[in-house]
Amino acid sequence: MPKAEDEPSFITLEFFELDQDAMARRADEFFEKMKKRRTTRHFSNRGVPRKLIERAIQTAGTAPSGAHLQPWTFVAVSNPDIKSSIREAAEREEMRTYSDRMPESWAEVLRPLGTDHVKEHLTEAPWVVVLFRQTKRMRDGGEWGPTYYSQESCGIAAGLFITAIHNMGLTTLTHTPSPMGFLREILNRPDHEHPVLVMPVGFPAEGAMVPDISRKNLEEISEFFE
Ligand code: IYR
Repeated sequence: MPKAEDEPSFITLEFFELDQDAMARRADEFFEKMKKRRTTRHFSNRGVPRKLIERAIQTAGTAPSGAHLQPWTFVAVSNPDIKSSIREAAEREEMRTYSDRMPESWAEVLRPLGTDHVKEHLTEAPWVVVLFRQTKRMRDGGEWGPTYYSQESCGIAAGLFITAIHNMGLTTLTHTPSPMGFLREILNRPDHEHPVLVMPVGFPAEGAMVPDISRKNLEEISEFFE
């Protein structure tokens, strides 16, 4: 009898066990690599091949997602006119945010990071990747259905994207203009897709700077029950 479309179908997991030493070595090496990831706002305008952006998006697309609905769309922009439109709209919103929408409690924690409404990276970086979260999905039959845990799913996918970009020797920045509805209009996305993050991608500018800040240590971010 042919199998119904929605019946579970399983295949054997591909899993290669490593010896203990290799596990420890890989864990250390990957941590050392990720420790070097920093968020800089200073991008070079040097070009980056589209293939690398495609690989980072494919890597992000390996993220687990609610009911495996993969509720994300990555829109990659290298077109200078579109990047300029994004920058103009983002700076318009950010100008209002920094001058009158931001409470002091927020401004206080941003000050050490040196951010302001000027978003040069949106036109300097060769690519600007915008992550959209899909709040609905189209069923095979043509009607709409909900997605599940789309915020968590997109957060995980963004983490993998950032990791992939760092691993390939490029840099990215997680920018969240607020409100960010203008992205849906400029990039012509449907109403059920909500912008989550704007990520310029490229090489750091010569002499790029980063804030002199440190990360919390293991004891501060974890608790173990054994
Ligand atoms: N969206 C603004 C403000 C901003 C907010 C947070 I939270 C940051 O970590 C950094 C910036 C901006 O992008 O400048």
